[in-house]
Amino acid sequence: MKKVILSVVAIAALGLTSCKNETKKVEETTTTEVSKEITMTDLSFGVRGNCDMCKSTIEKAANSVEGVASANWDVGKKKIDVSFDDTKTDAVAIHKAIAASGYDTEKVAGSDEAYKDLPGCCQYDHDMMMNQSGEMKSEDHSNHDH
Ligand SMILES: [Cu+2]
Repeated sequence: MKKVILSVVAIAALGLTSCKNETKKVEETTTTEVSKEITMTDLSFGVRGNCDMCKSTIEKAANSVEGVASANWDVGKKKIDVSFDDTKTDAVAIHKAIAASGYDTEKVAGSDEAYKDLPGCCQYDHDMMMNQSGEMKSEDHSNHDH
């Protein structure tokens, strides 16, 4: 009888060790490094305006959005180039900030209230063409000749 019990114990012990060996194989892990580099998103879109005063108002509005690194409005093209950190803000927030300062963007109409408070020379024409870079956009009315 003793022999039988011993052999059962031996088999059980073997079974345990073989299980341990199997689990060890699974423990191979690969470490993936997450890059924390901040990548800036560049965006450009049409914004209506007349002059250098408009330029500073529009750029100030865009720069006031947290995450915006730079903003440059082109008075000739009626277009702004913005560089921003897309983990902190997005395009819609920038459009809205500019619209709140009284200026129309491609996507958001400028605040009427703010528009009325703009200096006379800055009260731009709401039908003005914008984003005049040669790129054709669906909402572009550049074929209109006034
Ligand atoms: Cu102006």
